[in-house]
Amino acid sequence: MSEEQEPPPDSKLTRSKERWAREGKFLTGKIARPEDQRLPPGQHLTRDWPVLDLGFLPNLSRERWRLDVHGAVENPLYWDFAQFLAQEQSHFVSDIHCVTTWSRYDNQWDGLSSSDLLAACRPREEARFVVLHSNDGYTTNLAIEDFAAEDALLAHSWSGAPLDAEHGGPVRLVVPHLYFWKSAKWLKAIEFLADDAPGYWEVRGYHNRGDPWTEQRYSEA
Ligand SMILES: Nc1nc2c(c(=O)[nH]1)N[C@H]1C(S)=C(S)[C@@H](COP(=O)(O)O)O[C@H]1N2
Ligand SMILES: [Mo]
Repeated sequence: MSEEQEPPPDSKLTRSKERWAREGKFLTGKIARPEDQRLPPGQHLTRDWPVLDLGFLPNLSRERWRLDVHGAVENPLYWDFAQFLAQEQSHFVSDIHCVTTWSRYDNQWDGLSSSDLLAACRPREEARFVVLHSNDGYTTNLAIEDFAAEDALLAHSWSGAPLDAEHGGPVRLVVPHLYFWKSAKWLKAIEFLADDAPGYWEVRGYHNRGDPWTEQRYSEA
């Protein structure tokens, strides 16, 4: 088990994002249909890749990185980077949709798919939720079905090169069908639970699920 870590003190951006949740900022009230459209409602396309986090960059090398998979699983895992890299590799291309309204198309990821991770740790019958724990003290929660999405993965590379530290390297989660705050950077532990446990943004006014197509930005607005 990894020890719990406090998130860093609120930055200006964190305080703004809490205010946006209270105000319902960026909500358009439109519901787009995925078949018709690639850009979800209220989003705009960006070519660069913004960096968004709590303002604390963990100092993590591939050598020091560990992944702890625990909780309601038959086979708890504790991998170093070499063990992680020795698992089945997947290459996925997906779009990013951040709740602060930027989207970025065609991101190329390499890593371990969530479904291969699930096959390795074998969640027990009662496991229905997943909490991701990160090395900056960040957490986020997912229903196990969302974590298991066919294009979700634990990514170590982007565009064929090791993921930059600022974007969550050595390893981050990528869950393309939900807003990007669900995609935990600097992944440290994956905890399987019978009961849901809302994470950092989910207790600060952000939606528990975060579907961009139905604008699940905030918990109430
Ligand atoms: N560990 C960690 N993961 C995180 C965050 C964070 O603060 N800490 N921020 C989330 C948010 S709000 C977004 S939009 C994306 C941003 O990822 P990027 O900086 O690679 O664009 O990371 C998500 N994952
Ligand atoms: Mo975000």
